[in-house]
Amino acid sequence: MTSPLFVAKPVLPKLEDFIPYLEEIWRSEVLTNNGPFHQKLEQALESYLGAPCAMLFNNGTIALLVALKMLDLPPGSEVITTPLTFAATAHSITWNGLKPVFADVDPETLTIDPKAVEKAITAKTSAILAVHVYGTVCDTVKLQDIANRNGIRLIYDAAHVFGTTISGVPIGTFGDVSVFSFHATKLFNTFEGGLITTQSAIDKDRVYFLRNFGIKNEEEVVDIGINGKMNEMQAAIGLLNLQLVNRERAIRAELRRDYNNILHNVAGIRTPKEQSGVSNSEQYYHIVIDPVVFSRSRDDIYKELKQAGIFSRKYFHPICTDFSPYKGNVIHSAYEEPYVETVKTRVLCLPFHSGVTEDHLKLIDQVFNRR
Ligand code: T4K
Repeated sequence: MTSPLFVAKPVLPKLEDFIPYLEEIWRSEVLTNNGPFHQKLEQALESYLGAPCAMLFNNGTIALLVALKMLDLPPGSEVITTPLTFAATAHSITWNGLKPVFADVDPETLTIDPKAVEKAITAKTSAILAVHVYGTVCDTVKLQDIANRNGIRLIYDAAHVFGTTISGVPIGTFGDVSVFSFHATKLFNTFEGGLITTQSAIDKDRVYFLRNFGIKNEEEVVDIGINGKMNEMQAAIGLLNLQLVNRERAIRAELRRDYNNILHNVAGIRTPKEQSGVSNSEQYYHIVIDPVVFSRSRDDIYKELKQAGIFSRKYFHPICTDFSPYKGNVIHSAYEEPYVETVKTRVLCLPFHSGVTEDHLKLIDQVFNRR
């Protein structure tokens, strides 16, 4: 019996490497409020992610709240989003006094379907909040075209695509604004953390004020800001973890190949498709299980893996429209039945990190191939 294997495992620096950073924080007594570690990490991320504006946050959800706030969308207006995402995506719309409107996913990519977005647009639509889900990038060309034609804003929830590029263009520079999560379960983590990126350094001031109560100086508060600041311990961990990201990503790329080898000949299992010109973030490895062809369901596999000590996750089932605050909301779709209602019962994320061993892979192989 191998040790339990979870869907995610945080990347952590060596504890002894963190101690000098802690000593520095204790010496300076600067714990938060745009301190030296925070500034260093922000600069490092600006350059790593190739975004002219990269602003740190204490978590991805607060960063999403601020990303919507900075666009000054009309109160009560509609923001089109996907139901196949973490609850934070839809909640950030509602917390801003806006109305989430749900659009179906594309059956191939599972990202928001531009055809469904077109169907969801009304005179009240002010923005699209699209999600690069599992690390698969959205159809950025079609979504930008829809946004331009309708005079609406385009925001990307980029929680799953740290370091991704499309034809060499950094993912954080698409649309009006992108938001990353640096939660413990993400490829790059700061324990908790988040980031807003945009394609223009001009946005920095606005984001800065919104992140820090709107405070300009001791006597002026110029915006309705929040406390979105990352503290120095988080930033110090970030500086160390940034050195580990490329290695972890390479290990996961190898693991992706291992999973593909195990699963690509299994009838009824769909493995993630490579997207041409896209450098994969290696955040999640999701599969889609057709219960008829495979003759076992996603839930059967989830249970069988669990019995073997392997804790996969049914991200993102239940979908947002199954949650009580959004229950009964229509899912606009290009199809008679929204595809997301089918795929939500079929999608499964397998453990995807450097803690997955040969023994784990053998067990997973046995479960899928019933050897
Ligand atoms: N948008 C999207 C598309 C997102 O996926 C997320 C977050 C957000 C926005 C919001 O960003 P943040 O505000 O969170 O920065 C987890 C994460 O808590 C959440 O950040 C993430 N998405 C979501 C997809 O996954 P849970 O409820 O699945 O977490 P939990 O605690 O069950 O963790 C999963 C597994 O990871 C555990 O079984 C063991 C392992 N783990 C977890 C933690 C917290 C560790 O080994 N160490 C840890 O410290 O939500």
